[in-house]
Amino acid sequence: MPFEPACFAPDFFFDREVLHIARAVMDDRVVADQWGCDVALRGSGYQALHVDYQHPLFAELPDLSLPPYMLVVSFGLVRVTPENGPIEIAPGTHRMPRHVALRAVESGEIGMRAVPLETGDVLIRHPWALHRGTPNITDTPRPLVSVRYVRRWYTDDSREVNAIPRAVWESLTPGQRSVMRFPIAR
Ligand SMILES: O=C(O)CCC(=O)C(=O)O
Repeated sequence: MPFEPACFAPDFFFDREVLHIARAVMDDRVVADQWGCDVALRGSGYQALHVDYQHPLFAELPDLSLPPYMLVVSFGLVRVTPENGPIEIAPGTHRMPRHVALRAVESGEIGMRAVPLETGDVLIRHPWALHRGTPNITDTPRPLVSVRYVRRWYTDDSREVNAIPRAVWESLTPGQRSVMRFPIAR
């Protein structure tokens, strides 16, 4: 996503309550390192069940249970209803070995839970919980903006990110800059 209005608004990144929660779950030095917008359109189908990371931290122990080192924070830019494609999440699957989680969801032992959002609601989720997008059966696109926060020592190249334009960077306070780990345009 570009760091320019109308896409960029500081509120997506620096909400006091959201940062408070992200810091409490991880630590005081969390940084935002990715953001994007998923737009479900009429005609979209169910996504395959997935998690939002590509490489486990320790490849030799992919199911090692660890404290969270990333969180995804999402904002519906419209009211998200059962009709326009709410994300569905399988509760508790972030703490299970992947194959056990998949089996539990496929057998119905763990049900997928849709997350409708009122305007202004924020969804904070563990990206290792199995989830999927669902069909939008309305004519209005359903945009969901997501920001990823990670512990400062964590890095991956799982997504391309836009650079922050110099003017936007200079408009941020030192405290806000310390939360942003994105390239800065020359
Ligand atoms: O757009 C959605 O509802 C799902 C988005 C999603 O699966 C993701 O961000 O990983």
